[in-house]
Amino acid sequence: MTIAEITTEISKAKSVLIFSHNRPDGDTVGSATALRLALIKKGVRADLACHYDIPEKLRYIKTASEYSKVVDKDAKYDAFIAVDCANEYMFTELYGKFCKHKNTFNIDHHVSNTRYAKFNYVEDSAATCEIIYALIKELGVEIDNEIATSLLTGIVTDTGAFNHSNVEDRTLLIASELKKAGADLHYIMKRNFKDQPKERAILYSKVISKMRFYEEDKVGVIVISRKDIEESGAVDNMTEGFIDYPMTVNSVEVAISLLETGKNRYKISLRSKGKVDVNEIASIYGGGGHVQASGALLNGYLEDIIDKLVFNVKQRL
Ligand SMILES: [Mn+2]
Repeated sequence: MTIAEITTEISKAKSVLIFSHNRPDGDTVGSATALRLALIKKGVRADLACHYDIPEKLRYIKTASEYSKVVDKDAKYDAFIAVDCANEYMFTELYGKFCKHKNTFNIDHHVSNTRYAKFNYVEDSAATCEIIYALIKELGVEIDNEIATSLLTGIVTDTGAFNHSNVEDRTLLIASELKKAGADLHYIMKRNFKDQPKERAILYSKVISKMRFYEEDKVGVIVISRKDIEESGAVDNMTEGFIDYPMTVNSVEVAISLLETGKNRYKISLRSKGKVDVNEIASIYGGGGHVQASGALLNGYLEDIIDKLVFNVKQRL
């Protein structure tokens, strides 16, 4: 399916509900809000749904506070659109309702995408916001500064401020267009990378001080325990970006972060410098993502999980 074809299909809807994934990040919120603002300009009724709270630091995005946590059963929509959601587990709580609709869309950039919708547009790009940019152009809607701010937020956050290997010529060209359209790049960078609450800083220092290494220092592991989160007064969504630190260690090929979400329950994040396909490892446990950045949910004892994951990495080093 081409971007023109998916845009034509979406254009048939007079009302849509746009879904963002759990633990929402800049890309899913940027994609959803930009698409919403563009469709509203076309006279479409467009609403937003996400089971989780939108992080405080993303609230500068226009309409980011207008998400509904549930799918209103009385509101009828012509289409349901999921953005930046690779699989059902990325929006578990709303997926059941999503699937019941006959006219569903899946717009995403994860290589592991399971094509769960009626219409699927999956393209390997730095951010889903790049795809939404192309889609909005195709719709013929002018990109104003609010849409530009949404889209540039997704590009900036999913590329780690243009630091990751996923940055292509096209990424920078789109970013340039968005800045020209009025997005404040400096402000977006500051909000996403240079502002943190004291609680996050305290948690970060606790977690990093206990960083461990395996396999001749080729695997760096950090554990974010409930105890450390509580003692710091932090909350789970403040841990985004922690995994970047072990990745800065020269010898590290793969970094693993384990966020304790409950008793013997962990949210795993994996990062690779390129040698190891971490999407493959995440897939073993029902997760997925990208070759160099993936995640999964695992149950079990902490040390057993670490052993398993380090073993999976070792086999691929
Ligand atoms: Mn994304």
